[in-house]
Amino acid sequence: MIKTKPLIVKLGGSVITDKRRKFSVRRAALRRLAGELAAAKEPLVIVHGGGSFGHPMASKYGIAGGYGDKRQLIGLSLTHRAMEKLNAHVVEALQRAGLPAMAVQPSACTTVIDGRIKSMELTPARKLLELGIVPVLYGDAVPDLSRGMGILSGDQLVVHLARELGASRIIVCVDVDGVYTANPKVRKSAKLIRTITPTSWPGIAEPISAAGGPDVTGGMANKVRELLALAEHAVEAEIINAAKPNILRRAVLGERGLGTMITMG
Ligand code: IP8
Repeated sequence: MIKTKPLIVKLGGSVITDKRRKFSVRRAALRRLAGELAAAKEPLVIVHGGGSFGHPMASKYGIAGGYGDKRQLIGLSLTHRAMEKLNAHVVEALQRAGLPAMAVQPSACTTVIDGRIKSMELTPARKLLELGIVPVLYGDAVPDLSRGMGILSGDQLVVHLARELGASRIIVCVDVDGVYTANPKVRKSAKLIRTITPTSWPGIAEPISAAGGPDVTGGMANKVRELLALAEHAVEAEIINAAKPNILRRAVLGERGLGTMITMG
């Protein structure tokens, strides 16, 4: 049994990579974020997104749409490898900050059906967590039982892990201050939404989007959708701007209201 409930932190691809340039890690940001995470007093589970590693590759080979022709096999393999490379950067940064981080490969323990998790063997991750290890998972190219292959987003993973591991809370790191009424990088008039609940969501779902570059798993709207499902199980989440120094540190130390809270209301 895990004695203290873990805190699950998603490092968005836009924070740890430069989405405009393929395979480019934001090294300084990653180093800083690892240091901020090291301030946590609770057990941590880290999940990271694909950014400029997984998304361009997945999109080039049409992985999210499922198996259509043989050329996608090398695409599946390359997408996974791209994610492994990014994961190695993340794990190394966490280790340098003093965290005992270990990669847990989602495609080796997860099956999905039509892109949704069907099964996930979490015994090893749970045991590592109990031991004091920080498991590090990531959005991945996975076997899909109906389509042959697919993409499992880090956002879906975070919600599944929160349920299965009994998380205390979820913190999702992006490169804007939270969820806006429109894309704040494009529209100056975009307003930050402080709280989203299952009741308020239908009115704001349509216009929101904060992603730049190819994102095969749906960007900000998808994040909120996934997190709302969890709010219904009484696990609160917050989407914060981790591109700004010390916001993540304050969030892992328990501060609320730094970005957009996703709650039951
Ligand atoms: O960036 C997608 O994960 P996300 C991972 O969390 C791949 O949506 C392989 C594109």
